[in-house]
Amino acid sequence: MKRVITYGTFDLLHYGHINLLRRARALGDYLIVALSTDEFNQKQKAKQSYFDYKTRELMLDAIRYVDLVIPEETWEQKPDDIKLYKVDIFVMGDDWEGRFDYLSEFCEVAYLPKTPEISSTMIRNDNLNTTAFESLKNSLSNSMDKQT
Ligand code: C2G
Repeated sequence: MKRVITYGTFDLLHYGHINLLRRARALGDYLIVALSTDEFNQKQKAKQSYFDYKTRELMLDAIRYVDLVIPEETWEQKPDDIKLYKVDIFVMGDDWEGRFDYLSEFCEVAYLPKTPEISSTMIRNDNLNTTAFESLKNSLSNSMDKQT
């Protein structure tokens, strides 16, 4: 059995994440996702995810390509994870190209092309803009109603 591992926050799950997980799983027979905890996000990645860890874990657990979800709590845990779970391939999107080459001491390292033009940040910003636009529209129409 070929075991694959990947790491990430997977916030506001989108098709870029699914593309990554599908391709990672296709490299082996078993896919482990090390999911960044809320604390790791805040303290080490300067990220505030929209969904908390339990919710992000629930969503990943529902994906057919994912066989196991474990917590990612530190940058340094990767070698131990690879040994503990007998991982054959470490996979990340190519926005991380080269950053984890040191793990080739323990297993194969693969970087897969990121899915273009989609990100959790984009979804969050689009949502904020839409919300802001809606509230502006509402306040404008309210003020116009008052003038009539
Ligand atoms: N990804 C992708 N295409 C996108 C967006 C993301 O292929 N349009 C990939 C990323 O390259 C990453 C995975 O999906 O491999 C998860 O992305 P993030 O949740 O943004 O993960 P990140 O914050 O990069 O955390 O220790 C590693 C870190 O935990 C990685």
